[in-house]
Amino acid sequence: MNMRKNLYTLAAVVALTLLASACGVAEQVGAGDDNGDGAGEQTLLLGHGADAGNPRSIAAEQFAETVSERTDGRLTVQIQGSEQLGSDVEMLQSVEAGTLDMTANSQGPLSGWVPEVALFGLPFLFESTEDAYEVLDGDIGEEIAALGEEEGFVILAWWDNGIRHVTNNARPIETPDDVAGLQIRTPEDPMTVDIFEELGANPTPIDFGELYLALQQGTVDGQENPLVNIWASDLYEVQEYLSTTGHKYEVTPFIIGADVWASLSEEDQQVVREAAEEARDLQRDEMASQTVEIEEDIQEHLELNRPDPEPFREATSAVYDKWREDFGDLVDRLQDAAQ
Ligand code: TK8
Repeated sequence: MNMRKNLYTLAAVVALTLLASACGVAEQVGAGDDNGDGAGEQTLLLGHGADAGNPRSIAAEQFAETVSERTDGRLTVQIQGSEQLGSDVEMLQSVEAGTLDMTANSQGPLSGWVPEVALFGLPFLFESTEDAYEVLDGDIGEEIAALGEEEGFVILAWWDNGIRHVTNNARPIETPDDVAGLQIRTPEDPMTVDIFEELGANPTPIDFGELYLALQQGTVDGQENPLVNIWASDLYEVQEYLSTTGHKYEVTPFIIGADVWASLSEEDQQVVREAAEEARDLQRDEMASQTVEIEEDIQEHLELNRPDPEPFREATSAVYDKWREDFGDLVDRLQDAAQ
Protein backbone atom coordinates (compact mmCIF):
# COMPACT_ATOMS: atom_id res chain seq x y z
CA MET A 1 0.00 0.00 0.00
CA ASN A 2 2.83 2.39 0.82
CA MET A 3 4.31 1.59 -2.54
CA ARG A 4 1.06 2.49 -4.21
CA LYS A 5 0.93 5.80 -2.30
CA ASN A 6 4.45 6.63 -3.36
CA LEU A 7 3.70 5.83 -6.97
CA TYR A 8 0.62 7.95 -6.71
CA THR A 9 2.57 10.91 -5.41
CA LEU A 10 5.18 10.42 -8.10
CA ALA A 11 2.51 10.27 -10.80
CA ALA A 12 0.94 13.46 -9.45
CA VAL A 13 4.29 15.27 -9.49
CA VAL A 14 5.00 14.15 -13.03
CA ALA A 15 1.51 15.19 -14.15
CA LEU A 16 1.91 18.61 -12.56
CA THR A 17 5.33 19.13 -14.06
CA LEU A 18 4.03 18.20 -17.49
CA LEU A 19 1.10 20.53 -17.13
CA ALA A 20 3.27 23.37 -15.92
CA SER A 21 5.74 22.99 -18.75
CA ALA A 22 3.14 22.46 -21.43
CA CYS A 23 2.18 26.09 -21.96
CA GLY A 24 -0.75 26.21 -19.58
CA VAL A 25 -3.90 24.22 -19.04
CA ALA A 26 -6.18 26.80 -20.65
CA GLU A 27 -4.50 26.60 -24.02
CA GLN A 28 -4.74 22.83 -24.09
CA VAL A 29 -8.18 22.16 -22.87
CA GLY A 30 -9.37 25.21 -20.99
CA ALA A 31 -12.14 27.70 -21.46
CA GLY A 32 -13.12 28.58 -24.97
CA ASP A 33 -10.93 25.92 -26.46
CA ASP A 34 -11.92 25.04 -29.97
CA ASN A 35 -10.34 22.21 -31.88
CA GLY A 36 -10.53 24.17 -35.09
CA ASP A 37 -12.86 21.87 -36.99
CA GLY A 38 -15.64 24.42 -36.88
CA ALA A 39 -17.90 22.25 -34.74
CA GLY A 40 -17.31 24.40 -31.65
CA GLU A 41 -16.11 21.50 -29.57
CA GLN A 42 -14.97 22.42 -26.12
CA THR A 43 -13.35 20.51 -23.27
CA LEU A 44 -13.94 21.54 -19.68
CA LEU A 45 -11.20 20.60 -17.25
CA LEU A 46 -12.61 19.51 -13.88
CA GLY A 47 -10.31 19.09 -10.86
CA HIS A 48 -11.04 17.63 -7.45
CA GLY A 49 -9.20 16.23 -4.45
CA ALA A 50 -11.01 12.96 -3.78
CA ASP A 51 -9.61 9.51 -4.53
CA ALA A 52 -11.14 6.83 -6.76
CA GLY A 53 -14.36 5.29 -5.47
CA ASN A 54 -15.20 8.28 -3.32
CA PRO A 55 -18.77 9.63 -3.92
CA ARG A 56 -17.19 12.82 -5.28
CA SER A 57 -15.20 10.86 -7.88
CA ILE A 58 -18.22 8.78 -8.86
CA ALA A 59 -20.45 11.85 -9.23
CA ALA A 60 -17.81 13.68 -11.27
CA GLU A 61 -17.70 10.74 -13.67
CA GLN A 62 -21.46 10.69 -14.08
CA PHE A 63 -21.47 14.47 -14.62
CA ALA A 64 -18.91 14.12 -17.42
CA GLU A 65 -20.87 11.33 -19.11
CA THR A 66 -24.17 13.20 -18.95
CA VAL A 67 -22.72 16.41 -20.37
CA SER A 68 -21.04 14.66 -23.25
CA GLU A 69 -24.14 12.57 -24.06
CA ARG A 70 -26.59 15.45 -23.98
CA THR A 71 -24.43 17.75 -26.09
CA ASP A 72 -23.56 14.96 -28.57
CA GLY A 73 -19.92 15.39 -27.68
CA ARG A 74 -19.88 19.13 -28.35
CA LEU A 75 -18.94 19.63 -24.71
CA THR A 76 -16.69 17.14 -22.97
CA VAL A 77 -15.38 17.10 -19.42
CA GLN A 78 -11.90 15.94 -18.53
CA ILE A 79 -11.53 14.93 -14.87
CA GLN A 80 -8.39 15.04 -12.72
CA GLY A 81 -8.96 13.83 -9.14
CA SER A 82 -6.69 13.17 -6.13
CA GLU A 83 -5.35 16.74 -6.06
CA GLN A 84 -3.39 16.06 -9.25
CA LEU A 85 -4.05 19.68 -10.19
CA GLY A 86 -3.16 21.02 -6.75
CA SER A 87 -4.86 21.37 -3.38
CA ASP A 88 -8.43 22.62 -3.00
CA VAL A 89 -7.16 26.17 -2.42
CA GLU A 90 -4.86 25.95 -5.44
CA MET A 91 -7.68 24.65 -7.64
CA LEU A 92 -9.84 27.62 -6.63
CA GLN A 93 -6.95 29.94 -7.46
CA SER A 94 -6.66 28.24 -10.86
CA VAL A 95 -10.37 28.69 -11.53
CA GLU A 96 -9.97 32.33 -10.59
CA ALA A 97 -6.99 32.65 -12.96
CA GLY A 98 -8.92 30.91 -15.75
CA THR A 99 -6.49 27.98 -16.06
CA LEU A 100 -8.99 25.49 -14.59
CA ASP A 101 -12.63 25.42 -15.67
CA MET A 102 -14.35 23.50 -12.91
CA THR A 103 -13.74 22.08 -9.46
CA ALA A 104 -15.64 19.90 -6.99
CA ASN A 105 -14.06 21.64 -4.05
CA SER A 106 -14.31 21.99 -0.29
CA GLN A 107 -16.12 24.21 2.13
CA GLY A 108 -13.16 25.59 4.09
CA PRO A 109 -11.05 26.50 1.07
CA LEU A 110 -14.00 28.25 -0.61
CA SER A 111 -14.65 30.19 2.60
CA GLY A 112 -11.35 31.97 1.89
CA TRP A 113 -13.32 33.82 -0.81
CA VAL A 114 -16.85 33.53 0.60
CA PRO A 115 -16.63 33.41 4.42
CA GLU A 116 -20.36 32.69 4.75
CA VAL A 117 -19.78 29.21 3.25
CA ALA A 118 -17.98 28.22 6.46
CA LEU A 119 -21.24 28.66 8.40
CA PHE A 120 -22.63 25.37 7.05
CA GLY A 121 -19.98 23.82 9.30
CA LEU A 122 -21.04 25.44 12.58
CA PRO A 123 -20.62 22.74 15.24
CA PHE A 124 -23.59 20.33 15.45
CA LEU A 125 -25.71 22.61 13.21
CA PHE A 126 -27.35 19.75 11.31
CA GLU A 127 -28.63 16.59 12.99
CA SER A 128 -28.44 14.68 9.72
CA THR A 129 -27.32 15.11 6.14
CA GLU A 130 -31.01 15.25 5.10
CA ASP A 131 -31.48 18.36 7.24
CA ALA A 132 -28.43 19.87 5.56
CA TYR A 133 -29.74 19.09 2.05
CA GLU A 134 -33.01 20.88 2.78
CA VAL A 135 -31.19 24.06 3.76
CA LEU A 136 -28.65 23.83 0.93
CA ASP A 137 -31.31 23.29 -1.74
CA GLY A 138 -33.47 26.10 -0.33
CA ASP A 139 -33.26 29.89 -0.07
CA ILE A 140 -30.15 30.05 2.11
CA GLY A 141 -28.25 27.76 -0.24
CA GLU A 142 -29.22 30.00 -3.12
CA GLU A 143 -28.27 33.13 -1.22
CA ILE A 144 -24.78 31.84 -0.41
CA ALA A 145 -24.31 30.53 -3.96
CA ALA A 146 -25.03 34.06 -5.20
CA LEU A 147 -22.18 35.34 -3.00
CA GLY A 148 -19.92 32.81 -4.73
CA GLU A 149 -20.88 34.15 -8.13
CA GLU A 150 -19.79 37.64 -7.06
CA GLU A 151 -16.33 36.15 -6.48
CA GLY A 152 -16.26 34.50 -9.90
CA PHE A 153 -17.37 31.04 -8.79
CA VAL A 154 -20.67 29.81 -10.20
CA ILE A 155 -21.86 27.15 -7.74
CA LEU A 156 -23.83 24.76 -9.91
CA ALA A 157 -24.98 22.57 -7.03
CA TRP A 158 -24.10 21.83 -3.44
CA TRP A 159 -22.69 18.33 -3.44
CA ASP A 160 -22.04 16.61 -0.14
CA ASN A 161 -18.95 16.08 1.96
CA GLY A 162 -20.72 14.46 4.89
CA ILE A 163 -20.70 14.66 8.65
CA ARG A 164 -17.22 14.61 10.12
CA HIS A 165 -15.63 12.38 12.73
CA VAL A 166 -12.24 12.29 14.43
CA THR A 167 -9.53 9.66 13.96
CA ASN A 168 -6.25 9.67 15.86
CA ASN A 169 -3.37 7.57 17.12
CA ALA A 170 -3.38 8.51 20.80
CA ARG A 171 -6.68 7.34 22.35
CA PRO A 172 -10.43 6.93 21.83
CA ILE A 173 -12.14 10.31 22.04
CA GLU A 174 -14.92 9.89 24.62
CA THR A 175 -15.11 13.43 25.98
CA PRO A 176 -13.73 16.84 24.96
CA ASP A 177 -10.91 16.29 27.46
CA ASP A 178 -9.63 13.44 25.28
CA VAL A 179 -9.11 15.83 22.34
CA ALA A 180 -7.22 18.35 24.44
CA GLY A 181 -3.56 18.60 23.54
CA LEU A 182 -3.81 16.52 20.38
CA GLN A 183 -2.34 17.78 17.13
CA ILE A 184 -5.28 17.52 14.73
CA ARG A 185 -5.00 18.14 11.01
CA THR A 186 -7.84 20.27 9.63
CA PRO A 187 -8.56 21.49 6.12
CA GLU A 188 -7.82 25.14 5.35
CA ASP A 189 -11.00 26.04 7.22
CA PRO A 190 -11.34 28.72 9.92
CA MET A 191 -14.52 27.11 11.30
CA THR A 192 -12.87 23.74 11.88
CA VAL A 193 -9.84 25.46 13.38
CA ASP A 194 -12.14 27.34 15.79
CA ILE A 195 -13.93 24.15 16.80
CA PHE A 196 -10.71 22.31 17.62
CA GLU A 197 -9.27 25.30 19.41
CA GLU A 198 -12.36 25.39 21.62
CA LEU A 199 -11.81 21.70 22.35
CA GLY A 200 -8.26 22.47 23.44
CA ALA A 201 -6.55 20.67 20.54
CA ASN A 202 -3.80 22.07 18.34
CA PRO A 203 -5.49 22.36 14.93
CA THR A 204 -3.03 22.29 12.05
CA PRO A 205 -4.23 22.98 8.47
CA ILE A 206 -2.55 20.62 5.97
CA ASP A 207 -3.58 19.92 2.35
CA PHE A 208 -5.67 16.80 1.99
CA GLY A 209 -3.16 15.34 -0.47
CA GLU A 210 -0.45 15.51 2.22
CA LEU A 211 -2.59 14.03 4.94
CA TYR A 212 -1.77 10.32 4.61
CA LEU A 213 1.96 10.99 4.94
CA ALA A 214 1.47 13.49 7.77
CA LEU A 215 -0.42 10.83 9.74
CA GLN A 216 2.02 8.09 8.84
CA GLN A 217 5.03 10.16 9.85
CA GLY A 218 3.37 11.41 13.04
CA THR A 219 3.48 15.06 12.02
CA VAL A 220 -0.03 15.16 13.49
CA ASP A 221 -1.84 12.78 15.86
CA GLY A 222 -5.13 12.76 14.05
CA GLN A 223 -7.58 14.32 11.65
CA GLU A 224 -11.30 14.72 11.02
CA ASN A 225 -13.29 13.71 7.93
CA PRO A 226 -16.41 11.83 6.92
CA LEU A 227 -16.09 8.04 6.70
CA VAL A 228 -16.11 8.07 2.88
CA ASN A 229 -12.89 10.11 2.79
CA ILE A 230 -11.19 8.13 5.57
CA TRP A 231 -11.98 5.03 3.52
CA ALA A 232 -11.27 6.08 -0.09
CA SER A 233 -7.98 7.70 0.91
CA ASP A 234 -6.90 4.77 3.12
CA LEU A 235 -6.42 6.97 6.17
CA TYR A 236 -7.50 4.03 8.39
CA GLU A 237 -4.17 2.39 7.52
CA VAL A 238 -2.30 5.03 9.48
CA GLN A 239 -4.78 5.65 12.33
CA GLU A 240 -5.79 3.58 15.36
CA TYR A 241 -8.97 5.14 16.74
CA LEU A 242 -12.15 6.38 15.10
CA SER A 243 -14.56 8.35 17.27
CA THR A 244 -17.89 9.27 15.72
CA THR A 245 -18.00 12.80 17.07
CA GLY A 246 -20.20 14.15 14.24
CA HIS A 247 -18.92 17.60 15.19
CA LYS A 248 -19.72 19.31 11.90
CA TYR A 249 -21.13 19.00 8.43
CA GLU A 250 -19.46 19.98 5.15
CA VAL A 251 -20.62 20.61 1.60
CA THR A 252 -18.72 20.02 -1.60
CA PRO A 253 -19.33 23.13 -3.69
CA PHE A 254 -19.48 22.11 -7.36
CA ILE A 255 -18.06 25.07 -9.21
CA ILE A 256 -17.54 26.40 -12.73
CA GLY A 257 -15.59 29.61 -13.32
CA ALA A 258 -17.83 32.59 -14.10
CA ASP A 259 -16.06 33.42 -17.39
CA VAL A 260 -16.30 29.86 -18.75
CA TRP A 261 -19.91 29.77 -17.65
CA ALA A 262 -20.66 33.00 -19.51
CA SER A 263 -18.98 31.59 -22.63
CA LEU A 264 -21.45 28.67 -22.81
CA SER A 265 -24.65 28.91 -24.85
CA GLU A 266 -27.90 29.01 -22.89
CA GLU A 267 -28.66 25.50 -24.05
CA ASP A 268 -25.32 24.17 -22.83
CA GLN A 269 -25.67 26.04 -19.55
CA GLN A 270 -28.92 24.21 -18.98
CA VAL A 271 -27.36 20.84 -19.76
CA VAL A 272 -24.44 21.54 -17.42
CA ARG A 273 -26.72 22.74 -14.60
CA GLU A 274 -29.01 19.73 -14.86
CA ALA A 275 -26.11 17.29 -15.08
CA ALA A 276 -24.59 18.91 -11.96
CA GLU A 277 -27.87 18.48 -10.07
CA GLU A 278 -28.33 14.88 -11.16
CA ALA A 279 -24.74 14.11 -10.15
CA ARG A 280 -25.46 15.78 -6.80
CA ASP A 281 -28.35 13.39 -6.22
CA LEU A 282 -26.21 10.39 -7.13
CA GLN A 283 -23.42 11.69 -4.91
CA ARG A 284 -25.77 12.02 -1.93
CA ASP A 285 -27.11 8.49 -2.49
CA GLU A 286 -23.55 7.15 -2.70
CA MET A 287 -22.69 9.03 0.48
CA ALA A 288 -25.57 7.36 2.33
CA SER A 289 -24.98 3.80 1.08
CA GLN A 290 -21.19 3.91 1.31
CA THR A 291 -21.32 5.33 4.83
CA VAL A 292 -23.35 2.36 6.10
CA GLU A 293 -21.02 -0.18 4.48
CA ILE A 294 -17.82 1.57 5.52
CA GLU A 295 -18.95 1.79 9.14
CA GLU A 296 -19.00 -2.02 9.19
CA ASP A 297 -15.82 -2.65 7.24
CA ILE A 298 -13.63 0.01 8.80
CA GLN A 299 -13.87 -1.61 12.23
CA GLU A 300 -11.54 -4.33 11.01
CA HIS A 301 -8.86 -1.67 10.76
CA LEU A 302 -9.39 0.65 13.69
CA GLU A 303 -11.14 0.83 17.02
CA LEU A 304 -14.50 2.60 16.83
CA ASN A 305 -16.29 4.34 19.70
CA ARG A 306 -19.44 6.48 19.77
CA PRO A 307 -19.07 9.40 22.14
CA ASP A 308 -22.09 11.25 23.56
CA PRO A 309 -22.28 14.48 21.49
CA GLU A 310 -23.70 16.65 24.31
CA PRO A 311 -20.42 17.54 26.07
CA PHE A 312 -18.89 18.36 22.68
CA ARG A 313 -21.85 20.57 21.79
CA GLU A 314 -21.46 22.46 25.05
CA ALA A 315 -17.69 22.75 24.74
CA THR A 316 -17.95 24.31 21.27
CA SER A 317 -20.88 26.71 21.83
CA ALA A 318 -18.50 29.69 21.96
CA VAL A 319 -17.83 29.11 18.26
CA TYR A 320 -21.39 30.33 17.60
CA ASP A 321 -20.77 33.49 19.63
CA LYS A 322 -17.62 34.23 17.66
CA TRP A 323 -19.21 33.78 14.20
CA ARG A 324 -22.34 35.70 15.29
CA GLU A 325 -20.19 38.80 15.65
CA ASP A 326 -19.88 39.04 11.86
CA PHE A 327 -22.77 36.95 10.56
CA GLY A 328 -25.39 37.09 13.34
CA ASP A 329 -28.45 37.28 11.11
CA LEU A 330 -27.34 34.43 8.87
CA VAL A 331 -26.37 32.26 11.86
CA ASP A 332 -29.86 32.75 13.32
CA ARG A 333 -31.55 31.95 10.03
CA LEU A 334 -29.38 28.86 9.55
CA GLN A 335 -30.23 27.63 13.03
CA ASP A 336 -33.96 28.15 12.36
CA ALA A 337 -33.80 26.44 9.00
CA ALA A 338 -31.80 23.52 10.38
CA GLN A 339 -34.53 22.71 12.97
C1 TK8 B 1 -10.60 16.29 -0.65
C2 TK8 B 1 -10.85 17.16 0.56
C3 TK8 B 1 -11.59 16.50 1.64
C4 TK8 B 1 -11.82 17.42 2.79
C5 TK8 B 1 -10.55 17.65 3.58
O1 TK8 B 1 -10.35 17.16 -1.67
O2 TK8 B 1 -9.68 18.38 3.11
O3 TK8 B 1 -10.45 17.10 4.67
O4 TK8 B 1 -12.77 16.83 3.59
O5 TK8 B 1 -12.85 16.14 1.09
O6 TK8 B 1 -11.66 18.23 0.15
